Amino acid sequence: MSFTENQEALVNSSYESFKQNLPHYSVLFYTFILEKAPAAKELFSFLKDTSGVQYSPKLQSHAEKVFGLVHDSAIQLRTKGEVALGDATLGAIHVQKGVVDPHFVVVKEALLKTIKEVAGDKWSEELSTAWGVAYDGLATTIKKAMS
Ligand code: HEM
Ligand code: ISQ
Repeated sequence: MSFTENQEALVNSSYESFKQNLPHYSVLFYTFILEKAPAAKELFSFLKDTSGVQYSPKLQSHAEKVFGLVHDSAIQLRTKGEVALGDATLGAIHVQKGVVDPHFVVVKEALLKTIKEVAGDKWSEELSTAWGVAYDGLATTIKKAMS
């Protein structure tokens, strides 16, 4: 199934809402990740030495990049039907940090839960699927670059 214009529009509008409260949503995103995979805390240089998830500009900018790349993946899927990595170093970074396949599932679930909070009463199964498909396309490309 190809990525539709409507799916792209769903991702676009919730991405705009996400950016409107980055400090809050980035903390929420990490919190969802650490709930599922507490040990992942040690992987992130800016979380290692803090207790719990505390807001910091670094934490925000990393979360912003992830959501930005998934948003960009949605656009690529709609226009080209595939996802190319803009940053060729992404594979190597994740290998070097010790990221493994199951982590990608954890991050996906955390992303979808965050989007649920972002969308509020505008949330729908369709919206969630659109983000999920865009994430999977990007994750597949990153995992290829890791191997
Ligand atoms: C680093 C994106 C999946 C853990 C990075 C960076 C980007 C990125 C752009 C470069 C550093 C930055 O500027 O933020 C993504 C995307 C993913 C993904 C788009 C999925 C589609 C994962 C997963 C994990 C992970 C599954 C494991 C929990 C890390 C860590 C770093 C990193 C530990 C280094 C952060 C640091 O500097 O301490 N990622 N990532 N990433 N990523 Fe990911
Ligand atoms: C994965 N890679 C880079 C940054 C991230 C921030 C939050 C959650 C997952 C991430």
